[in-house]
Amino acid sequence: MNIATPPRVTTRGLSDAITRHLRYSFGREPEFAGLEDWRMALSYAIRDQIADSWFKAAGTARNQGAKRVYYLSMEFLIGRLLEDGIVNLGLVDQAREALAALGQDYDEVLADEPDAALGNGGLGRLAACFLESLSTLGCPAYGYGIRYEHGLFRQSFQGGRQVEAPETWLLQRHAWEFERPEARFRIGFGGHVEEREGRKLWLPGEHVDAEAYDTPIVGWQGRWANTLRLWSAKACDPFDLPAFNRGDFTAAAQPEALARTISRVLYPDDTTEQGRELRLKQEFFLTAAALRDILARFDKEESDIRKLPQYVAIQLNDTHPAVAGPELVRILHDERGLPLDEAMQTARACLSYTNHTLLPEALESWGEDLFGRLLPRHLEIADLIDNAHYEANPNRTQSMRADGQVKMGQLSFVMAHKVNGVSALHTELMKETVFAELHHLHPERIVNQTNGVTPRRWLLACNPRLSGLITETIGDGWVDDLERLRELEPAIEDAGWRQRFAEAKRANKAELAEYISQTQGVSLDPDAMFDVQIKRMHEYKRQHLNILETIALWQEMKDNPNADWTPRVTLFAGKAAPGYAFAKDIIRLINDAAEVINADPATRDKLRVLFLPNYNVTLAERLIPAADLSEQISTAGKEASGTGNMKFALNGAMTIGTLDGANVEIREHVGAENFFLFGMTASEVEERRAVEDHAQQAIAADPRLARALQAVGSGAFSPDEPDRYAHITENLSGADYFLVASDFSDYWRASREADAAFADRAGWIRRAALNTARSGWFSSDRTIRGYMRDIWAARSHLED
Ligand code: 26Q
Repeated sequence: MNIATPPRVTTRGLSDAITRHLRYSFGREPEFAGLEDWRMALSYAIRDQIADSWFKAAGTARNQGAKRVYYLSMEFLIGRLLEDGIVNLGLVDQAREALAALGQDYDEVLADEPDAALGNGGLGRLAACFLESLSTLGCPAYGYGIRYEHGLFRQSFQGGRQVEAPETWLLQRHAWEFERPEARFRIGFGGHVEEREGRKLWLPGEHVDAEAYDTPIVGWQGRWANTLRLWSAKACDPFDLPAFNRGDFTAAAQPEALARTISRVLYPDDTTEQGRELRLKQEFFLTAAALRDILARFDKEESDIRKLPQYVAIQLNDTHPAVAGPELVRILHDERGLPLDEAMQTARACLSYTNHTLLPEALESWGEDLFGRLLPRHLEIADLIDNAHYEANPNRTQSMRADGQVKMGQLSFVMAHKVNGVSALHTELMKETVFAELHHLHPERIVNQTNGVTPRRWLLACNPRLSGLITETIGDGWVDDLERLRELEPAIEDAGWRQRFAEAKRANKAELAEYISQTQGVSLDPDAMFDVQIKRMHEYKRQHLNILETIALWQEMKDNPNADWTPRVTLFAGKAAPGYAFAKDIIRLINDAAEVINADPATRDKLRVLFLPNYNVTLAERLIPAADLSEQISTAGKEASGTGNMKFALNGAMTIGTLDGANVEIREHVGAENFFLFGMTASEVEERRAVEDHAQQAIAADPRLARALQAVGSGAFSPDEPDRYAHITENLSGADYFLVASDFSDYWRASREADAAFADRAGWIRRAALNTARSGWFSSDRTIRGYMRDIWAARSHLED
């Protein structure tokens, strides 16, 4: 049986399905339906179409006894799903027309969907892109995560300062999940370990239940759909009846409330915040539930547990689910009776681990007291694993069990058959730094899989103007074969085609300007250069370098008001972890500087600065198609990969960036002449840090930097509190760990180069279009093929 593209529903069929769901799933007559009713009815109509591919895919995988890929991740930053489903099923025109026939506006209905923010940033969004590519490629796979009641906090500004509010996506109706009361597992914590009949037995002291909720993730053209299975924590006995009968109603509801805290809220990526017990509980909760589910599926198909690796590939998305190593060994050894050695080998053959950071403060480790209290048997098994590793490698010097800690990166490495980095540079740095000794002992284990992004969401859906032009030029084969964008290159040499490319970008910018005018009350000139930095706030990402350069530019514009400046709109968006004070101060500085700069009559038609609140997937989908310049300016060696950088290049923005993460590979693909490179390399960064007074030297050598710092430090942007930012300027003139001062001059140079390049309209458009044409390699389809081949030994079942 060949899994062909399923037949498409007609406009009429879709509008009938919408009214049917409106009436019979939601109990509304069309004349009384509100926006949310229409959105839900359309979602159900689309979901019906997805469900058919979903059943078929699951059946194919079962009948074939297929090897399944299990992607374990504490985060899935999926954003909205309705447009994704419509686009992948090829139903955009039908859905638009069906709604119009029912008197509804397609864009308005789509915009009603809440953005599912079950992730912090890059790592969570990567997991979402991977699920979509796994479905597009027809690789049988499950994503396993937590169904957080509250996703990443909502961000607003008060007096320029970040204010956090709880996110409440589940308060709106959610169309995509199916509750699975039958898929429910009891998860233990704490307690103690006993020995019975020569076997160790873990007797947990408390329990919660993990209940599954399934969301189908459909691939391109609806040929395959995989499952995102999110676990929700429920009390084993939801209600304390004796307490209720005593009249103690609060105590009666206690078990449910306690259990539910486990899946209550997503932890913000907070490297300053150390080992909170609830976080470890969440990690074990996800991991244990996933493993139980995986083994239950395996047991239906095969009886010999030693064959597990033939059926199961488990990917650990960073170390967050690293307890999967000890837990799987515990199940195989304690519960299923495999000898310890064989249990470890079998587990290792199933497991692989992706590293997403080398920042020392972000490497997970848990104190053995906490770890042992919550997971006593797992602590013992971590020691057994460590001892076995030591016996096999007696000259090793480092252990995962030093200083009273359990080091999750080392544990993951030892328990994985493959360990991967997320860009070529990052993978090399893994070998040289954090994992140097382990790499030396296991030279085959570390492999690279450079990240990618799904072109369905990040070009076809979010940028209909550009994707329409592309399809007109080269046909629609590029959508699942993105390197075919190269076929655009001859067209780029045609002035008429370039004009159309420019018009698409101009229209995207005008649309963004309209949105910003309506939501922020700020008007922007769509003909100015749109210069965009959107990502989590972190010192290594150096948003402060960007705002300092912007301040210096403003000062220079005031000095030379009649010079021929390239008009520029500098846009920022991104959240700071609630406990990361310095990052929050950078947000406030940008907002304060924006207020002063935007109010200056001498520069207001040349320079605008704006920090957009509450960055999320949906906002990224608006900003990226409208960007001219993509800011990727991290300190070299610190950004593992970046994925926003790929989205911008694909949508025809030029990058200004350092040789960091995947920037290196983007520059190789698009051509050095189409990329504004600046700054020190990773090894120069290391050398520079050894120079005493490196910041002072840099400031002394660059009067622009000195003046910008002077303005910030003396309260030019905070006249009501002149020393508000003194600690920032002190940091940048002192230790300056991230080398903002040392990279400033070269960043200024590259920025002016970008200005000049933008002023040459024809030249810019050509270079921007070449970025699109040459970014096809950054499709997550290419990345997933790499994992399937090098790590999972999994295959596509589309043709079965
Ligand atoms: C850890 C402990 C406690 C609470 C939170 C966390 C936590 C949560 C999220 C730690 C890290 C993260 C997220 C990390 C992340 O997003 N890393 C990014 O991963 C991308 C995908 O590979 C890369 O492109 C980025 O370079 C990398 O920064």
